[in-house]
Amino acid sequence: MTSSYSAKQIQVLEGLDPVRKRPGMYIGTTGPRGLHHLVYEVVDNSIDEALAGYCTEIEIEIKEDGSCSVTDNGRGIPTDTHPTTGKSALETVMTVLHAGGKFGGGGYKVSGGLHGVGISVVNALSEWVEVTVWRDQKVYQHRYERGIPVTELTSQPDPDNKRGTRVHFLPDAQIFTETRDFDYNTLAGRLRELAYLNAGVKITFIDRRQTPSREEVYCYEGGIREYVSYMNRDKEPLHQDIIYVSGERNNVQVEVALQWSVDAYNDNLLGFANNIRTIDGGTHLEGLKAVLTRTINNIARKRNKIKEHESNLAGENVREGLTAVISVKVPDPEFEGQTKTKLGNTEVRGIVDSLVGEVLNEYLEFNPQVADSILDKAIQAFKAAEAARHARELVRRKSVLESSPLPGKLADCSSRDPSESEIFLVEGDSAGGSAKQGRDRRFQAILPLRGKILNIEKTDDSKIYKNNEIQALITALGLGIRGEEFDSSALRYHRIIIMTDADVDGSHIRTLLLTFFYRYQRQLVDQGYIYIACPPLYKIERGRNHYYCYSDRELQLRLREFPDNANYAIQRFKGLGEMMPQQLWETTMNPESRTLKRIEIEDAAEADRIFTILMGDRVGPRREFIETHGSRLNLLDLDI
Ligand code: 0RA
Repeated sequence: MTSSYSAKQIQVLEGLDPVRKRPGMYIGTTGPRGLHHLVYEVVDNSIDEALAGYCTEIEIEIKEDGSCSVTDNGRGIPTDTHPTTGKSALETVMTVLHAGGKFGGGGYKVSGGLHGVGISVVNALSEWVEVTVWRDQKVYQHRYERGIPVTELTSQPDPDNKRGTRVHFLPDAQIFTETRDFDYNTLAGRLRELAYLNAGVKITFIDRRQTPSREEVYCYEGGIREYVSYMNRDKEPLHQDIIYVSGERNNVQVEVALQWSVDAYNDNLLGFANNIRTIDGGTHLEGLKAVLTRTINNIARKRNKIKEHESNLAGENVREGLTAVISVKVPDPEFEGQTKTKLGNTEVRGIVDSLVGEVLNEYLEFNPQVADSILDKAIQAFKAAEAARHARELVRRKSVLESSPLPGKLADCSSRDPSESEIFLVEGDSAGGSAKQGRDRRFQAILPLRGKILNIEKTDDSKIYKNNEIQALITALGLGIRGEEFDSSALRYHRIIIMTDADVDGSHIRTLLLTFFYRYQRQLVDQGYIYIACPPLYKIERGRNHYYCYSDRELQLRLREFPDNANYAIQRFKGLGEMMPQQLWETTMNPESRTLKRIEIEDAAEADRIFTILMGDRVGPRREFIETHGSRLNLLDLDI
């Protein structure tokens, strides 16, 4: 008698009372998160059935009354009598804490951890639950209220001989005092995610609370591969196929899908353990990152993209532009951290590393063009990071020593007051020579730029910082680092004047410089620091008089004023270098007589679009743009 009494005691301890007393211990909160947790718990049981290979379809239905029903076509919860409880297996699963997983018979329940508290918790926290099981040519039904069976387990013949389980429940208002309303988007998001994570499982979601009712079907034969291509839908892929790894070692299943994009600079790595999103990462992501870095570096050396004496690419270089999903299934997951969203199982790190290493290596060996494009992208990222670090150090050093290493070819002005100082950016050494001689050195500085400066639209930070002309510009002007906040107090001149020849080359260089300023530190343009000098195209000499003309039209007008028999000579300036220093001063540099065009960009977004089209790689849109907006381009004085 005593022994059966104590057995009853144990039964009580394992019962559902503690769940109702302290629901937070089992589902985290009794707010909206906990409420949705109930659905996930039931769905996870069906997903486990799918993972075991017995279930292909799951239907989740929110009914008009706010209850939720989850139906699957799995084996159905067993209904025979359970040896230790003396109750049906179904009732045991529904009323004994943590009993659900113990019925798997050898297999493991993968949906442990955050969820996986057992379907009995849903039962405990529901006003009622009705379970329907189809198996053995019968339909079984059992109803519970607040965790307690209120009917016998009934059975009826099932002529259809179906298989499956339905768990239909209404969350208990006594527990969920804040809200009992399921959120469509929250559920839809998680169900879609589950469909991506469990390739081929068809998940139907129906919401009958709205009329007409809303229904969506999620089913992805490609699984996480489709997830990656969905995330990359608006990006340009660096390689067409999504690299895919799937394997199992020591009962740990690993699945990884990878794709790099051309135009992305961040990485986007999503980790899952037992279908649970591991927001705080963990050993699976550590393993993935380690193997990516090692494999890419090995291949880079093998393909001689990194020389022996050069240092390795860093992990973040390798991951630049990468979208990846890693999903692992672990028999006994350990979830760590405040929010229990970090996978802790140490064995997973090495398993991911070795499984992914083998496949990735082989894939890249067989697809050398993919390997090369990934390597090139990583190397670019590496150089950009190096250059950015260099530039930062330069700026830091400068501020420490309080002396800026100004470029040697800068002819600086004597004034140290930026508000009265101006700098002429001049194309070529010969024009630079004229400008140096013609200027007023008290407030005018000259920086000659050689050849074509880099088109920064088409390049990355590393090239920008390495380019001599651009380095000279950055230091001469006192610009900070690209993308960092613009500090106008560091600016050494408040008028930055682009002075180029009035020909095609000159206008190209002007465009490149404008693009540089716009892309490097847009505020320079926005705040009106950038100007364009307007050198004359012609000089007319007539007797002791001379006239400068700044356009063909001006030339025609002037000539029309002359009498028919007038004697005059026209000089056409092919470049600034042809002008005498005094001429250049008079016509183009003297604030009393010159014309300057200030670059003003009213609509930054539109300007950005224009710059992208004009300076980018895509010839099609550029041609089209010039064809339709050709005349408007004068606005920015960009003629290409
Ligand atoms: C225990 C044992 C077996 C299946 C299940 C539980 C099971 C539970 C749920 C919950 C929702 N859907 C489910 N489907 C199955 C295995 C039974 C057997 O061996 O036939």
